[in-house]
Parts: sequence; structure tokens; C-alpha cells
Amino acid sequence: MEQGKLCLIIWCLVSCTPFDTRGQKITDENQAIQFLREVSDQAEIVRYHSVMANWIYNTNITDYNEQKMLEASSVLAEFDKEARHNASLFDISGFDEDTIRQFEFLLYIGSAALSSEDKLEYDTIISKMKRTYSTAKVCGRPGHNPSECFSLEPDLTRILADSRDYDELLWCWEGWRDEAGKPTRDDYTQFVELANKAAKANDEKFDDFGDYLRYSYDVDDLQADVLRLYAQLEPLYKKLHAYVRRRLYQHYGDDKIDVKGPIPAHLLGNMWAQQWNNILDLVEPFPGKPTVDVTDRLQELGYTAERMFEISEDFFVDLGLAATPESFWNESMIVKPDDGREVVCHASAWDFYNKEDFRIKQCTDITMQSLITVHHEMGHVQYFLQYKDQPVVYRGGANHGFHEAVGDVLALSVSTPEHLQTIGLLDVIGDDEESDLNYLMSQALKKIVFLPFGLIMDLWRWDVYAGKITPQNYNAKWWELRTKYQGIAPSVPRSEEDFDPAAKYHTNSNTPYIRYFVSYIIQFQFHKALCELAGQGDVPLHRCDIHQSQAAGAKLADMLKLGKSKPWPEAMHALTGSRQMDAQPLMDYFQPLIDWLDEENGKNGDTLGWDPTSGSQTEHPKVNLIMATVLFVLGIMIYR
Ligand code: X8Z
Ligand code: ZN
Repeated sequence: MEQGKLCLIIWCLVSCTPFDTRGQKITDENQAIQFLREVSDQAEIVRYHSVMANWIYNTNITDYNEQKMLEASSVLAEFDKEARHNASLFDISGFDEDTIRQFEFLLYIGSAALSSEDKLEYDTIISKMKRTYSTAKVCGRPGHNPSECFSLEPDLTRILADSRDYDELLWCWEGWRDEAGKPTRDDYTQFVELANKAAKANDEKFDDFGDYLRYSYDVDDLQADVLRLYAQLEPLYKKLHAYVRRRLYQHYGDDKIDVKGPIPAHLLGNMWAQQWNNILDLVEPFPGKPTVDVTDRLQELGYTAERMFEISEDFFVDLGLAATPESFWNESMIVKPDDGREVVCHASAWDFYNKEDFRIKQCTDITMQSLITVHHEMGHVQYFLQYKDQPVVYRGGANHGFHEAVGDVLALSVSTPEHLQTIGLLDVIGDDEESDLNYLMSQALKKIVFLPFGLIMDLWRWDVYAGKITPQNYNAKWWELRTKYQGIAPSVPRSEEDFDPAAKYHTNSNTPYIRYFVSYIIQFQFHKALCELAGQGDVPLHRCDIHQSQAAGAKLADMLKLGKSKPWPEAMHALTGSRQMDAQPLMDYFQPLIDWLDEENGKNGDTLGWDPTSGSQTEHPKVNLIMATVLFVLGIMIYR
């Protein structure tokens, strides 16, 4: 639709809104309900155009497409502003609970609350940062043609996962930060100012943009809640960390790894060290047992991206959940284009708000990691499908963590060796305790390892929005958190010339991250509830597979259908019987591994935790030891 028609919709929204001629607020609830219906119908159209323009830009990054996207975004912002203004003409205090809830969602409109000039600047900065990130390439790989350059997906991701060459890994790690992080420092500083302005423009009660973002979780103090949850889980992380550090020490040697210090950040198989499953071969408790990683098998069998999506679709449909429409398969971008187009490769799922167009954009690689991401994205699409008939204001997850959890919950079943065998991706599986521990280790490297990273991304940003972290210490504070929570350290010097938080997609694209931390906790609550419904209450949680359980599928669908029409504790209660985030199911899932780690760390005499100052960026542990010896001898001489 052209701009003209969209303007007509906005005009209609303004002038068609019933109002009281005496200038008093409208108290007639029927009028209010009619208004909400109209806003939702029109929002479908305006949003469709904005999402479409976004899609076109994200799947073909050009100046022209960027311009079109910015235009559509400004039309949407005007629409949201008008809707907010018109909603404010009603006195909602006497309305039914559901009517009030819908009105309240119209009041908070994020960056759309900015003036049109500021909004354009805000969108332009984000689009620029995203573009820098998505088009970044790293050149000069040791031993390669200097003009050969590598993109994050798939090249650098694969190098980080597969290489065991310390220096090559470091080149990859540092190069990515030079190309994707460093250049966006000034843009980010400007973005923060505008984001805080947007928070205030929504409601003076918001202290800053972080405060505004946390508001959607509808709890008194989200930061306190997540820190409390993490305090419960930190001991598990430290046990795993100590064990992995010992294994890396055995592999890389004492000149590279300090058994009492943080782990070098580039050795963990992932660009951000957010999941360590790619180094399973180095840390497997019982090598020689049948593998639980199906990457090789997927490649041997000639799997395609499409086949991987079909596997996922089948799992959803077999639970009695919704199938994706034909257009999903025709319009999605599930392979990185090889026609020279630049695209945003970071995987995402798209709701076009017209009840029929749903897509995924993913540069699918033929690996187990990618197969899990396929399920993750399909989980988003399943949520879209289930709540598509809700009014637009309710088309979202009960909270953002719920949206992130759906696909992951199913993937917990799909990843079990038994299930992978059923679908022909594992030939042999071990049925002894040692194989079980190998499997739990591979899961822990994804799930437990993620927790501190999932936490610090927003701990850092919340403090930036609050002005507690400033451009003068952006990077230093980032590394303080990385070391404090993740127990990792950079192996090359970092300074305020660098901007490492922006070497992560979600910083440049302004995607909040605490949703993933929440998801990684609640997905185990959901998994446990679904396993009980599937009649697997007696099976250890980590071996439960809800495949084909209609009972589990139906209860999950009931929760998803709600969208955000009810407060999230209610949605959670309907499925799990609990109204709170609870770390216990996650701890139960990993209990056998935790017991084993206790024993193993004990045998090695390892102490948990790390001295943040040892193994620092520039000095090697061996050098520290020599220095300490020299100082000790000097001390004795002086003392004498
Ligand atoms: O960004 C994602 C998804 C899209 S919502 C691919 N995830 C986080 C990440 O990649 O950092 C999923 C897990 C965490
Ligand atoms: Zn997601």
C-alpha cells in the first residue's frame, strides 16, 4: 500500500474516534470496545507494511531499502502516537479488566513516543549499527591469502567452533571485535541518549530506557529477581567452569591456561563464549562413547536447510500443534543468499500481522547447533500462529522470555539421544551411566554456560542507560562483568578504543537480552510440566522426550493462544502450576552431572572460581610465576 492510504488510516483513526463534545473523557465501554477493535484492524495494516519494509531491508541491505524501511517505521510511529492520544480520551477506570489491559498496552509505545525528527535519528542509528555488524568481514587469516575475507556466518563461527589453534582462534576473535564492535562506539553513545529520551517520552515515571524495558516484565524489581535466581545457579556454573578450565589446561598447556584464573575468552568454541558445546570433544567426561552431536551425521546424510526445517515442523505437528502455512515455505529465507546480496544473517522469526504471513530468516548451516536454532525459530512461529486471532496489542509472548522458550523446550526433547536415534540422526546410543553423563555435559555446555552471559548483556546495558557506565568506561566495565560472572578474560589487551559489547548482535540491533536468561530458566519448568503431561514423570528430566504427546501439545497450545492477554504468572500457572520463575527444574535436570563434577573437581584438587587479576590480558601465568619468584628472593635478600 502506498503512503497515501496509510495516511488515510491515521487520519481516520483521529477523526473517526468517537469523542464527547463537552470535552470530557469518554466513559461508554461499548464505544471503547469499538475503538479497540478499529485500532487493532488498522494496526494490522500499518504493521504489515512496516514489517514488510523491514524484511526487504534485512534480506537485501541497500540504501534504497533502508530508506523505505525508515519511512515505514515513521508511519508506524505516527500511527502508534495517534492511537495513544485517542486512547487517552477515554476514562478507563470503570471498564472491564480486559478492556483496561488493552488500553494500557496502547499507552506505552517505545521509541515511537519520540518526536518525528528524533525517531528518524534513532531508527537511522540502529539501522547503521546493524548494517555495520551484518556486513563486517575479517581479513588477513594467518596462512591464507591476505585478501581473503571472512564473514561471521558461516566462516568465523565455524573457525571458532572447529579450530584448536590458539593463535588462529585469537586472530578470529580479535578481528571480529575490530570490525563489528569498534566502529559503532560513537553511534551507540548517541543511541543511548535517544533511548533515554524515548523512555521519558513514554512516561515521566521511567528513570531511563532500562527502566522502561524492565517494566514489561510486570515485577517490582526484575534486576533483583534475576540476580537472586543466578545466585542459586552460580555454584553449578563454577563447578562446570573449573572442570572445563582443567581440561583446557591439559590441552593447551600451562603457558596458556592458569588453573586458578579466568579462561581465555577465545578458546571456548563460540565468538562470545556464550555456549561451549563446540569444545565438547575436549571436555567430554568419557571419550570413546557414542557421540551425542549429530553435526557429522547431518553432513554425511546430505541434509539441507529445508530438511532441517521439516524435521522441526514434524515435531510441532506431531504434538498436535499448528502447521506452518504454504507461504512460510515459499517466502522464508533459510539459506544465506549466494547472489552477492548482503543480509542480516542473525536468525529471526517474523510475524507480518495479517494472520497468514509468517517467515523465518536464517543463514542455516548444516550443524547440530543450527538444527537447535531452527527449532528455536520455529517456536517463535508457533507462538505467532497460536495467538494470531488475538487483538494486535495481545500478539506477543506472556513475557519476552516465554517467546524465547517455546522452541527451546521442544529442542530439549529433540536433543535426547533416544529421539535423535528415532529420527535417524544417531546410529548407536549408549545406555550406560557414562553415556548419560556425556549427554548431560553437552547440554550443560549449552544451558548452564549460557546463564552468566544471558545475565551480563543487560546488566551492562541497564547500567549504561542509568548513566552508571559511561562512554569513558564502556569497555572496562564490560570486561569487569565478563570476568566477574563468566570467569573469562581477553588474551589481547583491551582498551576504550575497543567496544566489545557491540561485537554481539543484540547490542547493535537494540534487542534486549534478559529475555534469554528468563527463557533458560523457565524452559526447564515448561519441560518438566510437559513431561508429566506426556506420562514421563518417572523418567529423569534430561531423558524425557514429549514426542507425539497430544496431552502435552494441547496444554502448551492453551498457554500460547493467550499471547499476552493475561499477566505472565497466570499463563505460567496454567501450564506448570507455579506462578514464579523457579530454578529448581533446571537443577534437577542436571543433578547427576553436578554430582559427577563434585567428584571430578575434588579428585583434581580444583578450587572453584577465579582470581580476576591472574591470567590477565597481557601477561602469561608463567611470567607471573617468574616475577613472583624474583620478588620473593629479593624480599629475602632485603630482609637479611
Ligand atoms: O538471538 C537469538 C535467536 C533469535 S531470538 C537466534 N538467541 C540468542 C543469541 O543468539 O545470542 C537464541 C539464544 C540466545
Ligand atoms: Zn528467539
